[in-house]
Amino acid sequence: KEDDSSTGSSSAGGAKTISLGFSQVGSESGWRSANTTSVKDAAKDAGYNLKFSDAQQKQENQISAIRNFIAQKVDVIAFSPVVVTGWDAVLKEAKAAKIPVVLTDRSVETSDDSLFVTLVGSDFTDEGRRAAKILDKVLTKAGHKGAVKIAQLEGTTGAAPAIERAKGFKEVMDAEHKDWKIVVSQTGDFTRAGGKQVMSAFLQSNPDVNVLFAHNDDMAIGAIQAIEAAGKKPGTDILIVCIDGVKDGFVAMSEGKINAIVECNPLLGPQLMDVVKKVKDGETVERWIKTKESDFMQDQAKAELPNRKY
Ligand code: GZL
Repeated sequence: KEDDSSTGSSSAGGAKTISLGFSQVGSESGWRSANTTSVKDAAKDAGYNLKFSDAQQKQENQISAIRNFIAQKVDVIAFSPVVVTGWDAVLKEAKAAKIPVVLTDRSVETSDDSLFVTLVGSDFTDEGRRAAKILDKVLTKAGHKGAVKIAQLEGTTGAAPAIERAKGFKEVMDAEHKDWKIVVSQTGDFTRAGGKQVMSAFLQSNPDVNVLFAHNDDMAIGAIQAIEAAGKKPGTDILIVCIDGVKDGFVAMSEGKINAIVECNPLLGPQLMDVVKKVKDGETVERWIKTKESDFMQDQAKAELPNRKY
């Protein structure tokens, strides 16, 4: 789906308006919708001519969108790659066309570092570590006794946040909680429907699960429906930790259904537009521009809810 929300106006002083081609993963979650709004609003505020494409979570759609931007000779291409592999060919075409590429949100594996200039986004491995650390606080607060049997709802298979959040969580578990066990783990593709469907299967195969670690709030919200349908209390019978911090996640936490949330900031638009201008002007920029994020326990939910912008 393409929409050309070009502002048209030339920026102050008659300098040519910056044209930015942006390929978005899709609209799979609350986080993604907030990220899209942030990119579109920031491009408008910056007076850039934004060409925006929603790939509906298909890599081939992102590749054709990037080819489109190359054909349209945009000044800069930015995208959030749905998965980490398979980008070298199209990024080489952008390089040959002398169009700089900026990654936002998710990163890529590539054989050639010159194929993108910078990543504006979170440290997902650290988010995984933070999830394990806050789960320890949740277990203590709940006075949990006995085995810790974790179900893990993974993000989209092959996506940087899914790979790295699982890695970070396991790193802390192996180092500090040898008694914890991930008894079942499967992708819910970052969606509510996926979380609900997979969690109900988990409850069939592993009825003694007592912790859920979900790679995003949307899958946790879907899982809550499955847990309640099975006659169990989310946040009590099954303790829940997830990552993102969207408003609906905070609502569920204020209702006692989620025990802690690790924030992953989707509001990358302003940082992206700032770096696009620098890149267009040929300035050097940091290789990784990280976003600021916090972590929240259940007793902070009510107070924090009014502050949530997405
Ligand atoms: C994380 C982002 C992930 C979110 C999900 O930066 O890539 O994708 O955690 C979203 O909600 O679908």
